[in-house]
Amino acid sequence: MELYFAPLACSLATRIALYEAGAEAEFTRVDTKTKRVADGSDFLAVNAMGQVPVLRTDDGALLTENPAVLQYVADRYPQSGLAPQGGFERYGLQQWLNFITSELHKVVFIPLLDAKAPEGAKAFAREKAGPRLAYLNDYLDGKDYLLDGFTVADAYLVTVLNWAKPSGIELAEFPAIDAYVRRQHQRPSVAKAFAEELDLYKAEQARRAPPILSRRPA
Ligand SMILES: N[C@@H](CCC(=O)N[C@@H](CS)C(=O)NCC(=O)O)C(=O)O
Repeated sequence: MELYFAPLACSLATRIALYEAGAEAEFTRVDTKTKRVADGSDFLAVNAMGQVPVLRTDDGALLTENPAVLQYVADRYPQSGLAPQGGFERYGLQQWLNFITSELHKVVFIPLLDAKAPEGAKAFAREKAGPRLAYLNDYLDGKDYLLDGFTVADAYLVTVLNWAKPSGIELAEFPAIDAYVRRQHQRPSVAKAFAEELDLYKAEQARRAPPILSRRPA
């Protein structure tokens, strides 16, 4: 399998899932701003939406959209327990994947993180954040995971909650969420994936920052 990813983007969830499953995978870096793959090729030829994650399966098929990609990895490695294999529990997993993707990822975090989003969009996202995080906080109170054990929904949730601080959201106001994030970060797959992508992200930021000597004096 091959995962097209960008450091600390939502594709981190799939990296966590692949580590959890002990899967053999190749990680191919994408610059989502320039739409170039690390080897210089055109990422739009891989995904016309220009977004990560994209998963190339061992058969060469391409899959996009976090909830689908994550469930594919879980089902490809059923022994990992990353998804209930059927029954009502599977709908519970899908309920959370959809909540994370539509209510948190897209409604709250994308407008707050995107430098191009106008202030009106950011204000709207801030207004939506409170009730959604309060709902999640109530749900997580007294629970270690979204379902009975760690699933791909937890991999996705911890990934988007990592964006809270740069979005100006103070998770300390939501103690059950705050405790949940801290616990997830102690999990080896989460800690390894996050540390690796944080290093890549910092290196990318350093490359983008203009060299000090070329800055004009004020
Ligand atoms: N609906 C897609 C959204 C994926 C998404 O928003 N990816 C972001 C990174 S977190 C991205 O690639 N953004 C670049 C862009 O939208 O141009 C999914 O759930 O997979």
